Amino acid sequence: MTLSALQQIVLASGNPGKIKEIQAILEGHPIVAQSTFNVAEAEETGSTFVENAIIKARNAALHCQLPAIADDSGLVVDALNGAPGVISARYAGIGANDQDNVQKLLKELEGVPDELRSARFICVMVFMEHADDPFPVIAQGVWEGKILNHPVGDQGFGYDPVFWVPEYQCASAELPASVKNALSHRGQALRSLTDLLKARESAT
Ligand code: ITT
Repeated sequence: MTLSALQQIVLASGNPGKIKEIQAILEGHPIVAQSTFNVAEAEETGSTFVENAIIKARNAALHCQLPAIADDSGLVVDALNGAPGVISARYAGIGANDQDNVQKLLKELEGVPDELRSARFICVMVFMEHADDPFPVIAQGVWEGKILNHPVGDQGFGYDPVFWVPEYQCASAELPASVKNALSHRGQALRSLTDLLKARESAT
């Protein structure tokens, strides 16, 4: 089943930053955000990105009776033993905004020298044809970088202002959207997802 062959696919996300990036990368595909259908957000009870992505895709597919794509993503910081990980969106507490989360991250990393500030963004992207789909299509992307000492830039969302991109020697929040999408964990995962869907179609 290719994405473009489907009438409509619901995007199981309430994060405007993600939605904008996913819609730009999947330009031309019939993607509609779950807010259009008033879908209540699912509780992310999993302890891995893949579990949470499946929970979100299943929730949206069930409520909309449509195929669904979900993105579960986050930042993994080596000096913090993998935190904030699956709780990246609520690192500074329930209801925390991007700035709160960034400030908490910088505080946790206070005094950690540059060479020990390695980190990566992870994205797991799941496609489910319907809520009972026993064989979801799962793709992932990883983007390696470092955590800066101060926020820089005003593009993107989340932790972009403190994520140093070695390839461009700047923060992710300083990159134009098209460059971020070409490099990012989310761009990689989405391109891999579309390839997997094409391969699945040609195998059946
Ligand atoms: P949905 O579940 O509704 O999609 P969410 O923001 O709650 O939205 P996640 O649970 O997947 O989504 O958390 C992802 C968090 O990880 C996100 O809120 C950011 O803090 C961070 N994050 C993920 N991708 C990012 C990116 O490209 N740039 C900056 N921060 C990112």
